[in-house]
Amino acid sequence: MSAHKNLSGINLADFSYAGSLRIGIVVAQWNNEYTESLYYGAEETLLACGVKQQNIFRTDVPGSFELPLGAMKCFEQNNCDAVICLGCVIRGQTPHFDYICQSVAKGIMDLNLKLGVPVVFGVLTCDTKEQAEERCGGSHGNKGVEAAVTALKMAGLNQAKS
Ligand code: DLZ
Repeated sequence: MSAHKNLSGINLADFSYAGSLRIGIVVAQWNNEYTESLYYGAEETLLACGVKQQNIFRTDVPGSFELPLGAMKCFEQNNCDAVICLGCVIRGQTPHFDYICQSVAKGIMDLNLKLGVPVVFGVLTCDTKEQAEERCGGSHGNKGVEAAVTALKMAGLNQAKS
């Protein structure tokens, strides 16, 4: 699946500082048929906006629940300016959905404030696989693209003004 459809609305000139940024991407392997699409959408967007390939740092974690710790490790090990968390939680027949969604959302928000760098919530929370497909390059775009743009915009807040 491609990110191009989403990239057409992005003004690349807005990210003139992107060439110096170091961006982490943490990818949950649960539902990886969707999270890989999110990853490629995010990576393609960062590269198109000027982030250097060698400054994109990928960390894989088993599931979305592990995203906050994975993001903290990725930040510490790579001195990142922003970290993007990508996951896909699909509602099942157990209460797992609510526990995981609430935990990961709170964990990521806490990490933003603790680290003082943007940690982006790129986690799909879907009732069905069809909803996930629609958001991984389907009719609702690729949410990995949006997560990457958010990371770049928020990282810009930490750039020194000239
Ligand atoms: C256990 C579990 C379940 C039921 N569903 C999902 C899911 O839809 N998406 C996801 O990313 N992870 C899921 N997991 C795994 C948890 O996130 C976590 O990896 C395990 O509970 C181990 O801590």
